[in-house]
Amino acid sequence: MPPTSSADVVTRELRGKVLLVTIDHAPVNALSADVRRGLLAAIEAADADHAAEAVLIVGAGRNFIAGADIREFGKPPVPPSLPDVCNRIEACTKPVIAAIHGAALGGGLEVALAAHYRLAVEGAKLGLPEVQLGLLPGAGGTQRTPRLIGAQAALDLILSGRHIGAKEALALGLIDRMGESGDALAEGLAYVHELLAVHAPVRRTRDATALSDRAASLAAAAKAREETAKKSRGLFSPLKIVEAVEAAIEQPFDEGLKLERKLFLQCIDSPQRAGLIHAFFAEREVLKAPETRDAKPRALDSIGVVGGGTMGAGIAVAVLDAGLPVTMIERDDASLARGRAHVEKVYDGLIAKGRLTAEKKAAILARWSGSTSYDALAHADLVIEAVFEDLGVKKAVFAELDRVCKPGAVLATNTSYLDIDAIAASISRAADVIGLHFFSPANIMKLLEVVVPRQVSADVVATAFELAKKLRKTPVRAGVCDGFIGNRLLAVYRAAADAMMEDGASPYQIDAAVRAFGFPMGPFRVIDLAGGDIGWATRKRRAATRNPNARYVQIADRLCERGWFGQKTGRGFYLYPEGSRSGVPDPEVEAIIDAERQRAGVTPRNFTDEEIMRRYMAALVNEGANVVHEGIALRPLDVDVTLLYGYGFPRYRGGPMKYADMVGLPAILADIREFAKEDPLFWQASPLLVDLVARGADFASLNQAG
Ligand code: 3H9
Repeated sequence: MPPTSSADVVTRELRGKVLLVTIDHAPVNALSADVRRGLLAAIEAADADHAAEAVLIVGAGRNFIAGADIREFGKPPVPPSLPDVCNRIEACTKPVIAAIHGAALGGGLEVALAAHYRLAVEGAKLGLPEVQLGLLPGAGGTQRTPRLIGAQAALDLILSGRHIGAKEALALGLIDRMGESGDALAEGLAYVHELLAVHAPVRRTRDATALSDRAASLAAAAKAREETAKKSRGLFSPLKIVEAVEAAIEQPFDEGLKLERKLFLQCIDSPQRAGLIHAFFAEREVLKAPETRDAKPRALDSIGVVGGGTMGAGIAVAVLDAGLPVTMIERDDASLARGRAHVEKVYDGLIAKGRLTAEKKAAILARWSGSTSYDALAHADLVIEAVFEDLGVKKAVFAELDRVCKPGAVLATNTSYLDIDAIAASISRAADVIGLHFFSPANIMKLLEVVVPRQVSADVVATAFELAKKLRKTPVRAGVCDGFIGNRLLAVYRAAADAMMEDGASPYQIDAAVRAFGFPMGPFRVIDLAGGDIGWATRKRRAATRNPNARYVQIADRLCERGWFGQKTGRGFYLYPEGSRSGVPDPEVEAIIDAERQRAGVTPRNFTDEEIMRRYMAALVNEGANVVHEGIALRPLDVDVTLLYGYGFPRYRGGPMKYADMVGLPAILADIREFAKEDPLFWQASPLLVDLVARGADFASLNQAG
């Protein structure tokens, strides 16, 4: 990137009586040091220039200002600070007007709030999303917003981090006017001239009075405090936000600003900020797979889905929701009717919740068609197969697709572990075959593993990424291996959990420790939810090929033999009295575990929660290092995004590889070597981890490599 200066990124031009200040700092006009300097200089210039009677701030390109420059966080601060810039804007002796189009987020909205008047055009996105980065608005946002729109609305905006449109912003009083056209510059200039014509005064948000009903404001803050304590489990910044808004209610503006600054710096220093900002950049980096740089996606106007079971139907719903037509193939009329019913059930659920009308449902389903003949897929641009997990069955489906699909159609399998190279090699057009591994429920879960077999052509990979974009999924590129990225890691950390269970930790303690770490659920509760029979079937299928020397914990098999498959059968690792969804510990399960310990000759010992997590995370990180080492994942960040989007890894920890970097790789390696004393076969340190530690490097150093 060529060096910039403040004069390049913030230009000013006198247009009659108006000093037009334009922020032009691609890609999103983030408030880098140069932009801050440029803004400050512009306001100084306006105050000094007799010819300028007002200032209009606009953004060049697609946005007003996306916020502070996130890449600067964690580095030494460069003056002027954004709070100082905002205060200087507010102190300007001439009216300052912000004309907003596109994003005015975080610090971007704070700049607008420091201006004296605000206008936004259609398509504008306003918000204070700092909470999603582990922060709070740190340039006056927690003090000016409640003064302008009241405590309750401000708390809602800042705690949710949601983006709002111009209409809602106007209704809330966050802006003064909505521009008729989409042209922020023209609308802004017209507005400034109107204000000048009526000699509109400088009007500072710090003096706004929406907090004048002190009792109501305090009540809103108390309610937000209570709800936040319950909802924002484990998160650092939300309660700091409430504290800052309480200061806005109770203290003079300048005192409130001081507290906001103090709390903001605490958030900046927190590991959660580092984790969340890593997640922010990682989820953008995963979109840049090598093939997406060089190849153009193929057409994606009609999609076929083979199989109408839970997965096929979920995929069909995801495709329908993206506005695309779907052709579903099933083997007979009854199965097709069931597939259609699965699809309808999703929309009926939305209708029952009042989130969809019957007319909308009908309009969506008009894009669905079904057939029992593969010939109906003759014109499909992309077909996703979601049939039974069996190589023979899948190959038979692909033989049919090979026969009927038009040349250039992309042929995708939703397998979660089968050898896609073998599927591709079984037909005449291997270059068109790719893996699209959806996660259940496929219409909801955000992760899409794009599994890239050896012979696939680059434009097919690019097409898969394009599909992910249309479906609003987060794609991660993965190589072919048993389990790809996500399920391969899952198998290993589950094995670590099983071993701890047999060695003395109860499944309830393990689940509680994993939940306290920040996962929504522990591994045993997840098994109960998904159905224990699924893993059991896989274990039986793999029994013959399992390494006879590897430790095999049989506890889950004992439960399955009793028909205890989890929630759906009323008991699994937990008991679910009368269909209850939140299970309770089951003493009979504990007795079975005891018996298994005896059978295996294990003397149970105690684990602390910390020990449990050290083992769980060491297993996860080590296998993550293996998939990077083997090229299954492009970079450590691809592992992070997989776990964040498909496996409930707490976002504020950034993903397992980021977590490992924060803990320090030598500590993780030392743990693995310690655990290896008990089970050297399971705890084999990944060559990549060993190498990084030897070089004093970390996973982050590999993230640029993709
Ligand atoms: C804050 O403001 C704190 C203050 O309260 C206090 C300070 C004292 N900085 O998303 P895209 C990059 S916290 C640096 O693909 P879109 C992004 O990485 C901030 N870089 O585009 C990507 O780079 P690359 C509060 C940023 O059109 C490129 O821009 N603000 C920033 O889909 C394009 O991004 C936010 O949290 C940034 N702030 O969406 C808003 N933002 O091309 C964060 C983006 O190298 N940003 N980049 O991969 C967004 O939500 C979206 O980017 C936005 C555009 C909606 C603006």
